[in-house]
Amino acid sequence: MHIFFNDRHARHHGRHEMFRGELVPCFEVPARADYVLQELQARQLGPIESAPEVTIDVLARIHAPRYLDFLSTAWDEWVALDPKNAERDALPSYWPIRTFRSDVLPASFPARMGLFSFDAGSPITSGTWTAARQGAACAVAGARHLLQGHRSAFVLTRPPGHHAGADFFGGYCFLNNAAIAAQVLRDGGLDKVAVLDIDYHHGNGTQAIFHERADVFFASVHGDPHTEYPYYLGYADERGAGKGEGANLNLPLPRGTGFDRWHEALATALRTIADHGAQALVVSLGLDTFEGDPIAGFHLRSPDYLRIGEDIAAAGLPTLFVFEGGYAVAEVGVNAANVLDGFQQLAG
Ligand code: SP5
Ligand code: ZN
Repeated sequence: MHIFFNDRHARHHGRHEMFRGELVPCFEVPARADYVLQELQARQLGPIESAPEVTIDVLARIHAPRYLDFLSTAWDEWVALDPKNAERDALPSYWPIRTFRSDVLPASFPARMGLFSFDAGSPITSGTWTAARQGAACAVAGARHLLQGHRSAFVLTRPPGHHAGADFFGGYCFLNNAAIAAQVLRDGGLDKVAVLDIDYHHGNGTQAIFHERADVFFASVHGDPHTEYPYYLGYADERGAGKGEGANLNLPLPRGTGFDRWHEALATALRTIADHGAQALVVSLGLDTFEGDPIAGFHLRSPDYLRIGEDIAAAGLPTLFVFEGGYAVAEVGVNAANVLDGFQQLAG
């Protein structure tokens, strides 16, 4: 399986995120991708490639131009506020929730930080834009690889993407790599594409991007948002709207769920994707379903990930895996590689 590796991922290097009134060390760290790369190399799971840079118009198929403008200049504007900010992560402090306006673009940079975000846990650093843009480039390259007729590819990148919406960041995500890849598959001539999101956290950004579209089916297995991040989306009654009615499937599971029950939900998601007639599959591959994950609550064990890879392969679709969450840093490499290994063993 070809691996498209974001060789600029470490330019994004958040120090702190806001958690219950305190700045705590970031869970989403560069070492995550390094552990995965190391394990893929050790197990010789496929050739590792970099991707050509991506142009803004490809990103703008998913993201709003004013959001891309904001992201591309955010770090410089942050430092312009105060030269000492060069030593600090940029985090938002104000948000335009209900009754505020979001059509006006404030001149104030802190005001725009809030306009384009939904949490205080996703720091922007000096190289966030560079890292995120190159990650999206890897997603584009992976999707084009499938369009050339290959069975599968893996996009190894961070920061992750599935919480990012058309015009907002959050949940450690800035550009929605899975959505960008799905759009490349559509623009490359496939009529129906599915996104399967198996990160612990609901992929609110991906769902929102495709909510009113019938051409991209979104299915997600995740922690019940009644108690789990991102809290405000991911409920079972969200089934798509307008033309997209019926093209969204949420399978929330309670904190504490183990592999047997999780695996039944995966089977349901895969069956629904097949019924929908998808011609290719993008998998938002979060490994934070692992029992040892420090910020999540399912109890999957490392061998379970081999089985997941096999089940996804059995769906028989051209498949692009996109790396998302997974914060048990020492184990994330083995768990990610197990999914790809299981897939390869069945897909050949
Ligand atoms: C891509 C992805 O997995 N994003 C997840 C973002 C979760 N952000 C909220 C994390 C809350 C941290 N909780 C710390 C608990 C420490 N015991
Ligand atoms: Zn997650």
